[in-house]
Amino acid sequence: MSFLSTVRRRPLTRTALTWGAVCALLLAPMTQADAEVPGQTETANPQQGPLDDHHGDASGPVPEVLPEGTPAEVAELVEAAASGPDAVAEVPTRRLIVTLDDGTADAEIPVIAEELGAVSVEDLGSGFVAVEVEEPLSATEAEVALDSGPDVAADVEADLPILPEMVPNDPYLGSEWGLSTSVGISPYSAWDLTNGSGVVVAVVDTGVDISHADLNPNVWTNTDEVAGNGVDDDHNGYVDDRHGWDFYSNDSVVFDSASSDAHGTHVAGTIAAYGNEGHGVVGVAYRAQIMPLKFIQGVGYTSNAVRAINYAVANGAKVINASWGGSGYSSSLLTAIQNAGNQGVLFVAAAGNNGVNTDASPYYPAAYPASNVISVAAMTNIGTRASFSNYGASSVDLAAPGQTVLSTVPGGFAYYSGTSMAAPHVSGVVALVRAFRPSWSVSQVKDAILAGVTPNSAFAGITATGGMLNASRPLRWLPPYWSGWDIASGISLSSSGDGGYTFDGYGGLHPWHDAPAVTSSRPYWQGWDIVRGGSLESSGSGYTLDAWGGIHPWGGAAKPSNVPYWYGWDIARGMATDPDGPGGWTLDGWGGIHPWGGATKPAGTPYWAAWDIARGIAVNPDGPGGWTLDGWGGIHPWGGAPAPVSGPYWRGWDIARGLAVSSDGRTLYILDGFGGIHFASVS
Ligand SMILES: [Ca+2]
Ligand SMILES: [Ca+2]
Ligand SMILES: [Ca+2]
Ligand SMILES: [Ca+2]
Repeated sequence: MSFLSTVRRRPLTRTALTWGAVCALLLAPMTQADAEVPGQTETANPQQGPLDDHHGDASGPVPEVLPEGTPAEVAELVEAAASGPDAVAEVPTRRLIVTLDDGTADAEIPVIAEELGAVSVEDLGSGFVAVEVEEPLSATEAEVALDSGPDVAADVEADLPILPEMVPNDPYLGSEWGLSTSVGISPYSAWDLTNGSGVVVAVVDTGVDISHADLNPNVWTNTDEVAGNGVDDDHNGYVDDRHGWDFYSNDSVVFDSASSDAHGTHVAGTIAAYGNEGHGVVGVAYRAQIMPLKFIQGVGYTSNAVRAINYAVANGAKVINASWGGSGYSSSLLTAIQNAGNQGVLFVAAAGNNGVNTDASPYYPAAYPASNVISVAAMTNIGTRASFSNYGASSVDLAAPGQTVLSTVPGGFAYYSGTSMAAPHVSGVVALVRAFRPSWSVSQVKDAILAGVTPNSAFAGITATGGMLNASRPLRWLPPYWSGWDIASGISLSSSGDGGYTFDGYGGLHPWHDAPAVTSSRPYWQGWDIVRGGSLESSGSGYTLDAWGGIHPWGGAAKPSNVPYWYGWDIARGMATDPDGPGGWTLDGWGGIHPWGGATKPAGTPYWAAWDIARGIAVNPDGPGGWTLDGWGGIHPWGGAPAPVSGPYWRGWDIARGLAVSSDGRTLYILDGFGGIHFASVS
């Protein structure tokens, strides 16, 4: 394997080594672009201030400053505030401020509490009252509720959270272009919500200088292990592994020398250099913990990489950063990575520095087909692919900053380049997501990262996502389903377990409690115009919904990927035109879609030909029999027709109770009449 980075002014000579025997770090060779950046040497002051690592010590952890209310509530209100008061007025919140009517007396204030179902009311004086309600309520909804009773209130506004401007004060932040909003990963709104606290990231690499002032406070500590007593106190198989382990030398000293352990020190700083303490640099997840797992000293062996990965999983890491690789396939390494995934651990790997397409020439571990691997290409500070970076439409997931990246090295700071430097940006964002969404699965975290990329044409077609890492959007991503539907109240709980949504019957979803705002991975409408039946997308373009589940983009809005889609819908004639080819479809109002004029059979949607609308039945276009539709989305096969595989299917439909049992008899479904399907196991 080779390390995936370049040391400025000290090009790493890659020794020819055989895979299976050795690993190499992914430090890219020095490039022309590097040389043009002034004032940067491996240990030189990048911009300002002395580089003495023991100067300007950490001042201790800075408490997270967040107002009351859940992080997601706060996030949503802050986001809405950017769009103006009208948007804020629509956000459900548990904290409201009521402006009293001029004539309202103090004695009448309890009326407000009663009308809003408030759990607390506090007089702010000057005619204002702060109200806390149990069930989130938008200011608009609260006004409606108050209008129905005695005239005591004049106005209601959300109790807007005020956030500290969460820009860490580390003096070299201005030199960390990868963290900028203009060309970098834009972590600032993520930092309003979390800093990665509580998440452990394993740096499987060279050693790490754990005494570096900008890393030391964030170095993982095995609290069950007593250092230096020669005893394996926690019985995990490693003696005195208080701060990780050196699998290369089989000892507990994870930092052996500045020359051998610079790479891992740099990688660690990008992930989690201690931030907002007025010193040095800031890491992406600047309160996450670094677990140093050394297995490379010049070279590294695959067997030791496997042991390090196993250690990371067994000792609580939630993310593993792998800024190394090679072209040799190892089933033992792949198995270790897959096992990590099964234990809930993401594996972030550098795509490699050979400048080749790794779909054709695989580079491992980045190209391993394990579902927990995120493979990372390197991007320059002008948004292009770094010339050394590998790429691949299927083997590389996304790009991240990987050229002239400023981070920690033994004794100071330095600019390095390489996919080695890109991967830790992703590991840092994984740590932020893990901290903010602790209940998410590996695949949800990965989906959130990949769905949240910033599109970048330089990576279109040469990476799976065609985009670059964004640190903030993944935190607001929403897993694509809901459970726990309460049919009486018209609400549903989010699958992540925090909060839920109210459906408006037109496909609009309105989050409340801790449920995240619906963004990139689900259809999302803002400013729904219930009269015109249209809605604006957050980008300004929009969609018309047709009450049959069809979504019709206009104004340049993108074709939704996860929902049935029709274009050119003629609502009067009940027809739609195929956007990608000839013909179109007629919708029958029961979920049936009937192609005409050469349009293809819709994939992933219920489909019937020869629909007999009067009799409520459909004939199977591909074989015997047909189906009866019950008008609630239930499909009942007859005459040998198969159970529909791609559409919703229920057996034993109880039309009166609105319940259905799945075709395998194991799941109970409740349909809410708004397109929501809510399931529970049948024992
Ligand atoms: Ca131990
Ligand atoms: Ca011990
Ligand atoms: Ca050692
Ligand atoms: Ca710092």
